[in-house]
Amino acid sequence: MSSVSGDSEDGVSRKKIKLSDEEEVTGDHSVAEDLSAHVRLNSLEGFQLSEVLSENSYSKSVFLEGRFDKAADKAIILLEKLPIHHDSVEKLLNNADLALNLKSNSISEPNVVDYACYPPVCQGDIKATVIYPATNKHAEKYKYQSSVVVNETAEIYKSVVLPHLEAQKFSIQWVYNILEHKSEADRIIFEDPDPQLGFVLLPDLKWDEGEKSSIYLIAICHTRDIKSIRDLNASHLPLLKNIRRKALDAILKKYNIPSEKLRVFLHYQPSYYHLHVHFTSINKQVPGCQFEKARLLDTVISNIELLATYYQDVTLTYTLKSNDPLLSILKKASVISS
Ligand code: M7G
Repeated sequence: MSSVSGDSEDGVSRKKIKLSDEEEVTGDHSVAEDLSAHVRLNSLEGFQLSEVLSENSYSKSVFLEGRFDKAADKAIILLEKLPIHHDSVEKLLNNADLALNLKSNSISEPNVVDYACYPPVCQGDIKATVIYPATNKHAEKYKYQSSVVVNETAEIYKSVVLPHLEAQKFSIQWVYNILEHKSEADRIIFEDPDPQLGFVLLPDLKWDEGEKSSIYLIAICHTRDIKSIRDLNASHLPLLKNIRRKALDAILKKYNIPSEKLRVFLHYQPSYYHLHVHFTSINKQVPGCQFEKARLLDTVISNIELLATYYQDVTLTYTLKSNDPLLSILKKASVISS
């Protein structure tokens, strides 16, 4: 995956490039992702759009599928409008043209009027994340799909979900490469090497390390036998508390961001079945922080403290996209009817 973002200091448009690559290794369901194979791009010119996979007016982003010139492989591009940085506000105010954009006259608030604002092009910062080569699995992941709510009881997990999930999901070779320092070693922010309690803390692929306000880190634990929160029990409390304490400490030291400003959570269902914890800014909505998917680390710890086998016993509710293979398995097992 590569990130290219337009920059606009001194009115000069520049490009920052952070690059990586994701490639398919075995069959349709397994994707190895390895940051060591780099594809360098200087422009998006020549990208032939075949489909707008999804768009989100809230995050002001769009996922595009297409090909670079005559390349055989597909590419997926995520374009995101970046937040307006307070340092650039003055420049923007002095340079932007306005056009009256009156859709309707508000009788109740006649002093509120909409304008279209046209800042100079160099101030319209857009971040581009490029997945190239991209597989059908990537296209499926980013394509808009309607969602279905699943209530997963402990029994459904054991009899239906567990037997299938590893075969159906993404390969976690990239995780082992990070843990073994074979990739992204220079990006590690903190590491506790203890095989049971330890973890590696590093920037998530989604964060280009540009804006501190968009911080997105992940802590990947060294132990390889915890697939997801479903496996967590009282014996894992020391691990979870170790991650919470040491990762938050490291973030404070490196970025000067205190724990009260961070959203610390795990996903259920995750895409990758090797336990990891997400750290993002509380001020930024990020994909996957909605409550059908994210479980706060503090709540997870507290639930296990209340009941050692909480996550083995509880019904977990989450959503699945209509093209998720797990959904067809749940339908076949008559867990979901529609
Ligand atoms: P998840 O909860 O399993 O699934 O999180 P999600 O993708 O639905 O959120 C895995 C996290 O790992 C995501 O936030 C990804 O952006 C991140 N990630 C994925 N890969 C392949 C890499 C990688 O190669 N390097 C890093 N640093 N992060 C990755």
